[in-house]
Amino acid sequence: GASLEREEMPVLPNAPQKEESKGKDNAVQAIDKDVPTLAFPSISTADFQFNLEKASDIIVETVEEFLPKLGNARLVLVDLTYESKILSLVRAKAAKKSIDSSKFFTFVGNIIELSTKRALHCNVIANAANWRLRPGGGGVNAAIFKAAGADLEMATNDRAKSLVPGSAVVVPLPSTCPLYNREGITHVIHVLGPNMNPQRPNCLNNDYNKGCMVLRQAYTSLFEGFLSILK
Ligand code: AR6
Repeated sequence: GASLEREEMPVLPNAPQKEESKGKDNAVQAIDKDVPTLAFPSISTADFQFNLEKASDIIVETVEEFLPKLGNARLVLVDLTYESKILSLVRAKAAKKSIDSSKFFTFVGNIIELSTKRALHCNVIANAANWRLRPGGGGVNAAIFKAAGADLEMATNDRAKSLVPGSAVVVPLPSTCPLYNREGITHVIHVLGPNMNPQRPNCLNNDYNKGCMVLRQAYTSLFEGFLSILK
């Protein structure tokens, strides 16, 4: 499907990387490996076809709500290319609200190799999952399950068999997991967002009253899951 094509496109090496936008996204880099950091993709805005304007409002609002609870920890919204519309929308809206850019920023890179390829150390990553918590299907879900191997499938199965839209599950990775020993990722948090794609289960048929509520719940569950790891 469309998401598979996206996975196969050599977006990173060939994308024109304008110096200005490059600076805006990746200016902040991890200096201190001890700063707890959650890297998360934009939930529901690709395969699940959720509206980008609405999603960007919800991301910025839930981030603003959680930042005071996070201590020295950071939240980082990640996408694959410098042309990412969701990253520029969120960056602009976060700046407008004067959100502390050392605590929350956008970043371009593949979420499974931020530490080794982009020098951004993240101990926790979020996954835009499907309700069965199954590997594959394209997008960030396919990438994370592929990189983490059977370890993630087993650890996920120990914690949950399925997710309802708006919920999240925290999965600790065993130290044998490649994402753990290569990237230093100790936990994956699976999140299920609202779906507006008629080809996927639980489609909300453009009901954005419900959709916005569910997306807000999804980010709230994600950030609460991250908080529970910090404690
Ligand atoms: N690193 C960083 N960001 C990524 C990566 C990556 N490797 N891959 C995709 N993104 P999507 P959804 C960005 O479609 O809309 C799956 O098939 C992408 O550009 O992964 O919630 C599941 O099994 C976009 O900004 O998630 C579900 O069935 C964001 O991640 C369904 O897709 C989310 O895109 C979930 O759809």
